[in-house]
Amino acid sequence: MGSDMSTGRLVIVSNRLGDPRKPAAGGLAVAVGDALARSGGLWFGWSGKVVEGGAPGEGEVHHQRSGDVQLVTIDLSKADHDTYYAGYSNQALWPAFHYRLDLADFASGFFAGYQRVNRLFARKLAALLRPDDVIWVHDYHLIPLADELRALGCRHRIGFFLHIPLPPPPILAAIPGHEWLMRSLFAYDLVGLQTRSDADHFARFVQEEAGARALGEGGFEAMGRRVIARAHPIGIDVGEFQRLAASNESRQTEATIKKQYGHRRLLVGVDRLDYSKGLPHRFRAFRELLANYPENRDSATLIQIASPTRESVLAYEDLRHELEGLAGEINGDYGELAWLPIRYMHRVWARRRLPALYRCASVALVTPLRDGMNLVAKEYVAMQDEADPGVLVLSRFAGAAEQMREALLVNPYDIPATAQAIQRALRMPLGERRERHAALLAQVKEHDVHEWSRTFLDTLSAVETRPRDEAASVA
Ligand code: ADQ
Repeated sequence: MGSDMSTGRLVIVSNRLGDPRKPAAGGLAVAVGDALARSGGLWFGWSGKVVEGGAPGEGEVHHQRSGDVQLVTIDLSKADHDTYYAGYSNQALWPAFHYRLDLADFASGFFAGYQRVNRLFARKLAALLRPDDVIWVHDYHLIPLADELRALGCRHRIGFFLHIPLPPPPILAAIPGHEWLMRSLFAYDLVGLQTRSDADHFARFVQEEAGARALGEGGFEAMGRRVIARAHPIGIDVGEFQRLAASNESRQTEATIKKQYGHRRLLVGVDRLDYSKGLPHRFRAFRELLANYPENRDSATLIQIASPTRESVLAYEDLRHELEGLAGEINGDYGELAWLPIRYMHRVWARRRLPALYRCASVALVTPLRDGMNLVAKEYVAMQDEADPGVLVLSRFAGAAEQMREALLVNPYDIPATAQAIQRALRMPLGERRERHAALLAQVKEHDVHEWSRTFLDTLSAVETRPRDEAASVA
């Protein structure tokens, strides 16, 4: 069935907003901006402003326009920011959903703040809704939002997309409040997950823990509610990257990098500085490469860009120090006057300069310990010269590995094997590189971000909704 989007305004809700008309810094902002730029609509979320001494559960609302898109943002009190955002979202759900229960902090105040802010978002958003709006909620910060909206009488179609992995039932069951979280997913009409394996975890969990009945084709029924949960893998905007690559600035950056490193073999890593991205393991695998395959010394150079993120959280501070230490050690042990093995930059790399970096690198190291999808893997493939492409070394634990089978798949915990795969990538004959790249590129182009948002919204529009019983709310 086709989309009936022409009849309904699109309302996007996410923790942070981007400007749909400007090139954005990353994943969600690009993906969501694209859907909104096509249809117009409303984008709702946190303003990014924290009000010292503000009342918890309250916040000033701001209205702006960007072309056809209405941007509505709300400030958060310090208490709400610390419990909802820094707390439950980023110190409980983020680590637990990335299989890192060892790093999770389940302080009780976090959970209350998370509920309070979701209720606040629901209240402010409900006042802006029109009857035929279609609502699309994004990510782990806002899992209970639909349930809060339903409690206010909202009968709209509401979809949810989880950008991060959904772990298997035994890990989910370790999260205090997991029953409530999973039950609140039943307030959505459609739940999109990155991979089939995430969708499988959802299916097992709701059947084992919530007694849900499987209805086929991703449909489940529990507590008198129905939800469809399916894999909807996210993609990139290939055209956007091609345009960036064609710009003068990009060509100049490419020429500068080639001039400086022309006689070396470049490897590239581009990540947020997050423990899920496996950066220390990657550095150790690179050290192993230099140790075990000495022909790479005075040649192989790893450029690692790691943008600062969530710096108020201790685990991120520890990671930063660990990486600085490792980079220093490796450069100290192997560096020469004219060659530094690792160029480690702790900053954001301007998006418009990313294509140049990708194009100069013979190998991309995308080796997260766990990742919902990982768009860098797709961006690297899209930016290669088809006649002489580089090689993608990809963690089997990135969601992208489910689609990108022609990459060199590695287990990032196995450092010697990862070093061996990097060596293989550096030595791969042109014929094999072209064959693997052609298959990967076809995948990346076919399943791009436009297809992702279109298929999600088409499915959401086609879901059979049943009359809603407000009393069935689990809020
Ligand atoms: P992220 O964890 O942020 O996103 P990822 O998909 O790798 O991870 O990156 C998102 C974007 O940020 C990419 O476009 C990338 O180019 C850009 N980026 C990353 N580091 C950068 C840097 N240092 N400088 C400049 N740009 C940088 C979450 C999930 C992922 C999922 C996305 C989208 O964690 O698994 O793929 O959402 O759903």
